[in-house]
Amino acid sequence: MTFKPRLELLIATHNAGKVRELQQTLRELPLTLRYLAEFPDISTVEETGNTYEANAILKALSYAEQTGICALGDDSGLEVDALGGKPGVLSARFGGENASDQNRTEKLLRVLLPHRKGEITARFICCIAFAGWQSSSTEPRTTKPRILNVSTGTCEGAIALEPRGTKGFGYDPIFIPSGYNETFGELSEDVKGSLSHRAKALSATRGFLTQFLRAT
Ligand code: ITT
Repeated sequence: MTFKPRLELLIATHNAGKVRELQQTLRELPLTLRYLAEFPDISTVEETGNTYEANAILKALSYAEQTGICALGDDSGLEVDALGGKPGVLSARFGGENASDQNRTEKLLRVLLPHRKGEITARFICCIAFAGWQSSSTEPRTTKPRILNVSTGTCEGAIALEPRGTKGFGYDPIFIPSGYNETFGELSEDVKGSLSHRAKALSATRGFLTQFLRAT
């Protein structure tokens, strides 16, 4: 009987909140998950793209190439209608390079002060790209990785007037998904994991990975 090694898959993000959500969804697949923290000398990818897809692809390709491991890159952001879709692809840099999640949400609420009369509609977007090789994980990586799948998910909602709840990460304490009164900071991981932008992108990614694992 031939032994088929488990595919190694790099969770190519430095964001601990994303790591948790990706881990949670992928845990039932026969994969060996690897993390950027295992590669302290790895170069951080510059997000020079103008779209979530371009940046997810940049991250997946660069981290797969640097490590020789198939990689999932995630680029995501929050689009507020009253701000013409900002902060959008610049969501991580909103408030400056060294801003914390709390600094970013506080800045967003400050910028939104003149718009507090009606509902402040918004959406989270998440794009996940898979970069890899069409062969078993044990073969030497002599060629450059290629993008084999890209999946996008959207979650509509509105911005809360003040942060509520301590669950999740990033902008979660000020985002109320459509159909709920609570923020993602208050809702359980299971609820966020069933309807979020990342849950939708991951559901498609899981489908792709299931096929990929069968074929390789
Ligand atoms: P990596 O590039 O290493 O993946 P990052 O945090 O820089 O990590 P992005 O460039 O995709 O990731 O920036 C996304 C921003 O949007 C960042 O500030 C996140 O905290 C925020 N964000 C993304 N998904 C979110 C979610 O599900 N809930 C709350 N905030 C989220």
